[in-house]
Amino acid sequence: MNTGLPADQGNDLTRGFVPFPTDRAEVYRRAGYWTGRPLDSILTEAAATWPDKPAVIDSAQTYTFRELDAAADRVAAGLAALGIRPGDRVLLQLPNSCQFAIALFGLLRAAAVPVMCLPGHRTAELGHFAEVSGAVALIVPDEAGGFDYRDMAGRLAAEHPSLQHVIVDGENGPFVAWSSIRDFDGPAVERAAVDPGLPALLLVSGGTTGLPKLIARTHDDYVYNAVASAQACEMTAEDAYLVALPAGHNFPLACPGMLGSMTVGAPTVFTADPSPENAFALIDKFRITVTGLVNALAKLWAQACEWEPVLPTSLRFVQVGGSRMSPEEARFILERLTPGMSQIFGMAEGMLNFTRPGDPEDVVVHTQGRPMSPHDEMRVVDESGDGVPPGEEGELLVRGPYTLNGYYRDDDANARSFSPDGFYRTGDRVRIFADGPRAGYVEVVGRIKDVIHRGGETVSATDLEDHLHTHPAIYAAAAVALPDEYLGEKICAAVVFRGKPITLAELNAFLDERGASKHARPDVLMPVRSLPTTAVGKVDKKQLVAQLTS
Ligand code: OOB
Repeated sequence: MNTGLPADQGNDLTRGFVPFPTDRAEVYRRAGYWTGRPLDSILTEAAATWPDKPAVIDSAQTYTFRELDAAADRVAAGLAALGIRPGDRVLLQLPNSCQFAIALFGLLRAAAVPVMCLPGHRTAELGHFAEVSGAVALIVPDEAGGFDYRDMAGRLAAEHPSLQHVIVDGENGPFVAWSSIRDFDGPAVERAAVDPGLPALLLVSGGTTGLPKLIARTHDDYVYNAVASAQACEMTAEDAYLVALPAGHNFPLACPGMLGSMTVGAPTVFTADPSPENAFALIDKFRITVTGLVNALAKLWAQACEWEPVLPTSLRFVQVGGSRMSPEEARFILERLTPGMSQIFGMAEGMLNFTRPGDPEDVVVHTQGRPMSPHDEMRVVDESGDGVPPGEEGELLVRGPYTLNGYYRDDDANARSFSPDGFYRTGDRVRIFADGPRAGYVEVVGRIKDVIHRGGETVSATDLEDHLHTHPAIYAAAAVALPDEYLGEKICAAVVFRGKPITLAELNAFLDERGASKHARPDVLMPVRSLPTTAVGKVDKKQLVAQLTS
């Protein structure tokens, strides 16, 4: 492969990278999805088309597209002066802010490969990312959300000698000051040529089991991801996007998120505080029209509409996704927050499904959308890997113009996670509706492994959670397995109540009334104040079980 990079660098970046097979790559190029542009061309083109329009906004500052473009050039020169070379991996862990955007585009422009860490990641995750990616630098804030990132960065650099540079935004102590890179006034560097088939950045996988894996997204596939997402959401220059989730996550980054917004000249507003009070005020101030939320946050915003003085009335399209949402929860959000609620079923690995503006309410409430690309290939299979009849449930396997072909440097995961013909095994249990108004739309029924083995029965945690979410006293619930001497596993329902908790007997009477299956009843009802969440805000069942058993 011609990497366009110096041999040593290119070889290093490509080690453990699984490219698209050439025959499919050719199809995606011919279809016009892949255009051969580097990822940072999204900014270059926006700066040429809308130079004076605001590009990124936070509580402290605003950059126009032209200013952001110039800032990216300065950062690229500053990084080069520091010794960062094309193809080098750099861990990027800045909070939601304009500085995040400047650092991301500066790295891309230097042809370095950002590893998109989330502010909630700690030594365990960052150490793993440093180890696997061989990153040479780490960019962190001094302190954010009550956490001092400098202590962690110091420890990481000591443990991972590959991390030669720690760059700190704010009080930098012994580390390199981010401001010295951002405001660099040395000579500009020539833009390095990049091969659009190579990784532009590394995303991290969203699973709640084990450490996240690294997902190399190529220039070609990620530009397409951003452009086509913005189209699917009918975004125009009149829109404004709010980043309320961690900006380095695929969802607010490119689905359509910041990058998709840029492809149509729409501004992106960042907030590190997604509380309804703060977010609603920002939505009102900047006339935000589009945002993306995980379910728990969407539910909180929907509920807050009851008491907040300023309501988010400018919103026209609110994407909700990241984990299973029952139709009752979807309806609650649609009725309380905005009729423009939309469901998105996506993954850092690629494949995206959206409900579209104008879809009938039935589709928006009962499905998680349909594929973004006409070239997304979906297969639904049973346990033995055979296709199930149309409309039936099974595991979703996917392949397409923006879905990975292998995790970065992880042969073991790749042996498990891909079919011989290159389909990614999502681990998601779905059904694709075969007919009626929902035809072609996907319903995510649960994770194939999210089951509880109680006695001789296999119980779906999602089924039980859906029943629980219909109870008026229940705000949020998660069903997990707890070890049991006699049953092997017993069913525990961890529940956040709206007010006074109900008893297990009352809950069971309610489940009787709903006709829920007899063996899928909680053995234990555990009232909790909140459910633990992952770095992006999904329910973290691993942590929940650890809490319940400690
Ligand atoms: C998004 O990405 P990840 O990588 O954090 O997590 C992907 C996994 C999926 O495999 C699925 O298990 C689950 O999250 N998921 C959903 C869902 N959306 C994601 N499960 C049920 N219903 C949904 N609507 O979570 C992500 C990436 C891009 C856009 C949106 C979400």
